[in-house]
Amino acid sequence: DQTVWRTPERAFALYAERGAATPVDVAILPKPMKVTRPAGAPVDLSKGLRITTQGFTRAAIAPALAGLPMGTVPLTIRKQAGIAPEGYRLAIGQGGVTVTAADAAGASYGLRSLAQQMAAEGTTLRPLIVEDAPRYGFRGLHIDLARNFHSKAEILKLVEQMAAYKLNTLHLHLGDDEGWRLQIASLPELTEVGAYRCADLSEKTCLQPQLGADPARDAPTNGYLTAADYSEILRAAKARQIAVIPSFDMPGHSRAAIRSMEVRYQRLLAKGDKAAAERFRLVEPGDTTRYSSVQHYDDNTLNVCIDSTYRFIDTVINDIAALHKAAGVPLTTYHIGADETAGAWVQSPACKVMMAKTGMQPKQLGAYFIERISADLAKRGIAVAGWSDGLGHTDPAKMPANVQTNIWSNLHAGGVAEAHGQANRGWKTVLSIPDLGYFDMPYAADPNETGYDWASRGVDSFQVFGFMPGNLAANAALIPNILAQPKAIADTVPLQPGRSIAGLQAQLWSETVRRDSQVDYMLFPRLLALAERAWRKPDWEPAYVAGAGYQPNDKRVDRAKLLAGWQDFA
Ligand code: TNX
Repeated sequence: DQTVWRTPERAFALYAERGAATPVDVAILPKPMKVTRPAGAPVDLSKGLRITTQGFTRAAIAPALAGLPMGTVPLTIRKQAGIAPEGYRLAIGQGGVTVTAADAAGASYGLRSLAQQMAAEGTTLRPLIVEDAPRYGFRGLHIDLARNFHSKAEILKLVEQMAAYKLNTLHLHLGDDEGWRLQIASLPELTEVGAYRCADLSEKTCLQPQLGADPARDAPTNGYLTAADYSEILRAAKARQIAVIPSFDMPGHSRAAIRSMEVRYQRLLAKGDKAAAERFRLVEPGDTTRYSSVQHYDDNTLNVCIDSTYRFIDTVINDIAALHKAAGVPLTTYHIGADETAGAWVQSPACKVMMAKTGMQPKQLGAYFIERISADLAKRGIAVAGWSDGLGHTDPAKMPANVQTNIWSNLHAGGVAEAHGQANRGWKTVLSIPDLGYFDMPYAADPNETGYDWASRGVDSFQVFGFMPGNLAANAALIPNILAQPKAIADTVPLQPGRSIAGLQAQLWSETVRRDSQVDYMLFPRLLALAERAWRKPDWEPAYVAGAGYQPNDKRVDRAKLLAGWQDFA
């Protein structure tokens, strides 16, 4: 019965059928790789901990120490080569507590695990040894500040939550059709115009210059991160070993940037400075192409054949790279979006010239844009990231070696082949699949729940928890085809030997998410289930066999193990 997998209520009913829950023994989330309980008397930590570090500075692990009571029981944090990246060993015994790790992330995670265990077990703990390391090196959270803005305070709170659950990458979506959310010193119009939607959210009348606008007073949807806000977020993330990937979706999804730059153009023109006015224009006046984006915009696509577009992007990247540098957090990955580019440009005079010169077809123009920006980024030592549909159209030979792709096709609609195909290109392949990773979808198909439903009518924590990232076709056994009937999944593009998935990312798109309290509601608790899957291999995941497809309810997936795991997790 596929409906069994639909709602938390059904999932908990199954959980209850298995009998009363056993008392929580180890309360560490995500669940560690290996836990042992050596014999011995309980360890009394009620006098608090006295910290000694060997090979780490206290500053490098400071946020992870913040949650621990200080006192007299020895807590030794020691650097030791040979432990896996981000891994750690935590030992609680009569002599006190030791945490060993090869890097600051591992040491911090050991301390986070200690804090969680103390929160559950109290200050008198039975001896415990935890040997732990993540399954995937990329464990991400994406948050969309563009559609509706979310405050710096909310982002800082999420950064702390990410650290607690061992997530290590924050993808900040800062530019889209409905808003531009990061102050760019060289181009002030981007936030002066682009950070303000109209209070009624009507698309056609908003994004006008907002003289004297005040984000604190205006609709919660408005506002932007100042350069200082952004630096503060970068530093808070770095202190918690979290990488930040900024994203400004281009060449589609760019209405806020286009409108902002048109205001700049008109202003400079009014001053009589035509040359300056032309410098950062993103559209070509003579382009009469009619198009409509997936979200029904007909004015949201940068022209990819004019120099001023590239000058604009270059300026934005320069400013952002400078912000990163000043904060002591180098810009290592920049996300260009590249998804859902509507069939623009065919009537652009500049594109006609370019196509005549190069022999390019109209449908190759989007790929040309991505390849060109990727090469520009590579020259600066910055890796490019983008969404899988746009990147999938590029010529791999024209892309740098270092590419991050976010796979966002549904698993029942080509997602498996897309993930394997792009991983086979040698790209860093992150699963952002909507079926399980789009947290702007509701928890359940219930009219009281808000959110979009194009990817799923409901994704609850249990479904996320059951996900098998190492054997994508096997998910047919557990996940109903949410928009139709349960369906099999074939493995038409097998993952080649030596290729792998880099990790998982949760997405919170914010068209339907306005207040910060809604952000919290949509993310928690299911973000914990995603963190669990990014950290630990599911016990019920069958080994990947190239070419093997799966049916709904496939018996090769061990449901008893899934339910036992869920009982423990829940
Ligand atoms: C698709 S995922 C989009 C976003 C929307 C989201 C809403 C992706 C690359 N594009 O622009 O916000 O769906 O669920």
